[in-house]
Amino acid sequence: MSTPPPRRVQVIDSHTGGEPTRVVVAGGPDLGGGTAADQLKVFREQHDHFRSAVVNEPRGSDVLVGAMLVEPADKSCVAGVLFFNNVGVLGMCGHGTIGLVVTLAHLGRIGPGAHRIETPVGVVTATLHADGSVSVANVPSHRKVKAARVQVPGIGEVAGDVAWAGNWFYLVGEHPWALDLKNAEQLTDAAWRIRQAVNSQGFPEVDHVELFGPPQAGGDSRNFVLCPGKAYDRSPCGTGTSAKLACLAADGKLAEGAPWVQESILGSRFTGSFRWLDRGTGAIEPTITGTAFVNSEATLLLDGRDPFCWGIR
Ligand code: PYC
Repeated sequence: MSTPPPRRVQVIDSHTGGEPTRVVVAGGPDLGGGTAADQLKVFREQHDHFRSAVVNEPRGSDVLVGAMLVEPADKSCVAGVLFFNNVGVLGMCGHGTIGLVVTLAHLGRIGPGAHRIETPVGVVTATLHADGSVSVANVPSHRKVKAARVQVPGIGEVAGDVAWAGNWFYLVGEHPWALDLKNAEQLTDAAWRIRQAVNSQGFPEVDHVELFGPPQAGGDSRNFVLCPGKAYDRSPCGTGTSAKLACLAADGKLAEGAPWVQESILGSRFTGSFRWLDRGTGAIEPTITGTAFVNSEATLLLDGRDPFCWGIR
């Protein structure tokens, strides 16, 4: 009896400010068409094993974000994309969109200029600049609650803003921790406890926790962003920076069009700015600019005989 050949999945890896993105360019499941939101539903409900095979160990790691290219329903878009991580799917991903654009350029599918990309939470416009940097005009973003207070076991009372920017964030400015890479374990533990308290005390939708501190690399602020699968973002987090812009706009602390340089825990930087969509509701369109580098082209082999074919989860 002959052994069936392994399934082949073509991927291109990149990193954006240190945060990796693995774009699935061929060999993904048939999701039946429709909008990116329709396709995300099928992906989540029927192909979770594929998600895990692409990003989890032994082929990936907890920090890897996957981006599956899909056919967009909106034909004005150059591509549709579904983002996912070690535990599930994401609505949007800023660093991942920058990685995707650099990957599409690497493949020769796009050149410099503005490109619309369909995500499950709306269309974003990504501009590839002549110097290789990428700006992403994100989905409409807003602050939902200012200074929501929660009791965090082992920490005490914490106050943070709840904001939407393609993912849900709890943004904490006042805390006792130094945002240094050497403290990553302590920061992860604190942010995870905060997330659990936030989820159980009125905001079940929050999936990312963002801590802020003074800049150390010439920016306006440094952050530490804990993602839903307990990995921290090595980049300043595109949606997290967008959420910060929504809070700054709501507080009148940043003028429309003015730059905000957000540093990550590594010191990598995104430059953000916003334009008002609706001052009454606090809705803004955030734009973040960063750079990404392609660092691998590979074919994943999914061999049904491998006990860890679908990833360790
Ligand atoms: O850049 O938006 C982002 C992001 C979300 C999760 C990891 N990175």
